[in-house]
Amino acid sequence: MTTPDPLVIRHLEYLGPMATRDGWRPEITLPEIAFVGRSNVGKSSLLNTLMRRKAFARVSTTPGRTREIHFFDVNRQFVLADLPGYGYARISKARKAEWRPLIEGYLSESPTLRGVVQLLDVRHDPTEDDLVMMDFLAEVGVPTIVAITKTDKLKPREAVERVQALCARLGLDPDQVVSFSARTGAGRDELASALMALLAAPDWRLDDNGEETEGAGDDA
Ligand SMILES: Nc1nc2c(ncn2[C@@H]2O[C@H](COP(=O)(O)OP(=O)(O)O)[C@@H](O)[C@H]2O)c(=O)[nH]1
Ligand SMILES: [Mg+2]
Repeated sequence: MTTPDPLVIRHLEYLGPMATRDGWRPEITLPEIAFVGRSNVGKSSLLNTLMRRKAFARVSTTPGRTREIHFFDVNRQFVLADLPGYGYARISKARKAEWRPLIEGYLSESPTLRGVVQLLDVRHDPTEDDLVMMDFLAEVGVPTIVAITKTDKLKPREAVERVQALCARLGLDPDQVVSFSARTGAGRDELASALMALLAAPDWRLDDNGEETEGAGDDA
């Protein structure tokens, strides 16, 4: 028996890049899911596997375009936002000063953002940049899924132990964590299901009465 694919890709369209905090972004029509992670964590590979395309995330690796947010329409159902990889030591302080407002501005201001997928490499402890991003997302209050990438690089039992250790260390709920391998495709459908759940959940920015909450994510 095969289970149905939770995310069959019928339509996938590149919408364009957002280059500055106040720059172009797609029209606000569909809910958005953003993907964040440090450079080399496996984000492009994960997106290609998720979308079942060989090189769908290629646009974001074109020289000069790696510091932009790239938007894609998926099935006219949601917008996928591919954020620039962070934590590149090679990037000068001046460049960092440019794109940090872009990333943080987008994440805190996009009115249609329904969830964020943060990627962590199963083999490495979270970096300072990973922890800063995690804290920032918690402060914003946006629902977050953590995808643990490259699980095929460890023996299955080691991978399970590493994921458990990461959850314990970061205080993550196992429900919000997906183990993933672009190499084997493990975790692809689980991640797709988690995205569908984010899209189906009530807007986290609205309270029970459908009113916008003041400073969502702040302690009451
Ligand atoms: N073994 C293995 N390698 C991976 C996996 N995902 C990515 N990689 C490798 O990790 C490197 C960085 O991947 P990429 O997707 O470009 O990372 P990005 O910089 O976050 O977009 C590449 O050499 C990939 O082939 C995975 O699931 N398993
Ligand atoms: Mg990439």
